[in-house]
Amino acid sequence: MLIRQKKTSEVASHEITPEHVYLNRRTFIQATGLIAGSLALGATAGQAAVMPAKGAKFADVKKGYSKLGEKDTPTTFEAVTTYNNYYEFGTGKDDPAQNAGPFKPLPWTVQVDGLCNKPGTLGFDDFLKPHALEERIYRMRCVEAWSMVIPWVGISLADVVKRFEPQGSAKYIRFETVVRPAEMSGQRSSHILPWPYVEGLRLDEAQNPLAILAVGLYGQPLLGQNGAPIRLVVPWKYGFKGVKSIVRISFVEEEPKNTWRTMNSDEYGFYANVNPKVDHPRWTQASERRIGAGGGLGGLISPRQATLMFNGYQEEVAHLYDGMNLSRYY
Ligand SMILES: Nc1nc2c(c(=O)[nH]1)N[C@H]1C(S)=C(S)[C@@H](COP(=O)(O)O)O[C@H]1N2
Ligand SMILES: [Mo]
Repeated sequence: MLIRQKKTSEVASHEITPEHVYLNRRTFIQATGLIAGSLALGATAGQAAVMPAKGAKFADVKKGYSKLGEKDTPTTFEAVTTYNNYYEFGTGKDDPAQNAGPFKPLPWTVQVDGLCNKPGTLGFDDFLKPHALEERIYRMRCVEAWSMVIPWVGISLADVVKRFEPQGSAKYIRFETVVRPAEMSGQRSSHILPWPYVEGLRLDEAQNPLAILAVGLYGQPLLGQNGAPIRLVVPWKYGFKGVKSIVRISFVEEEPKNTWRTMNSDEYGFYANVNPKVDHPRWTQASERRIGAGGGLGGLISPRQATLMFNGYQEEVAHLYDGMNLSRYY
């Protein structure tokens, strides 16, 4: 991935002033208390997810599975929404927040196709409606060795998979980001990435209870820079698997050619599971900078902490990779 040094003039004031303190101490303790709880499969039936009116928060978000360590204080809203990777809006960390203004996520449609019994093109409300909204507070570890803790609002990807009834021949799920060069400045450049941005998962990975499609964070709809109106979140994998602004979901037989692997297969793979023992060819993956955990300078001097196997979600996902040589499938 391109690494761009931040000029000191770009030092983000947001990282000095945690403007939005979302979880009070009490809810945080409740959330961490879930460590002992079991991983509930699927969402509760009955609550129809709806997009809130402009400026409002999602209603009926129940607390879902979140397993946080002692140091996992949620990253400030300010940092989560201004320190981003979204090359459709430019390659700098502050470009997405600065350039996402012209992007109007709604109205939105999601096309579901490929090897499934219930394909279709759905308006966003119809896509969301059968699913229950859950808050999932997850660590996010970028392949560039920085990390955050983000309180997502999302729906279970396993539930979405089930709903469209994949056929036996479907082995993978493929996701595509929207292409709207008129609204996405980075897409007007041919030198950044080939568009659309594509990602994929093995179908059993997509059915793991940790995998969600996020529609919000900190209780409110996603902003453009975070992948509005809907993006993938798979917290045991490097951040680039979390494809943003999804317009197409396909059930396929072959391993999808994901964008970063296509760009540079020596450095980025399909699986991209967080693994502190397998270094990136150009930097170590053994540790990470926790954005917003003090230090300032746009994260450049944030404190480093050890990176955990599967980003700390080993218990939940390691079984998916039994028998695989994890140092080969990076
Ligand atoms: N379409 C698209 N999705 C994307 C990216 C991108 O450039 N384009 N960047 C990825 C990377 S590298 C990371 S780390 C995460 C960052 O998500 P965030 O900005 O919401 O923290 O989005 C991922 N999804
Ligand atoms: Mo990333």
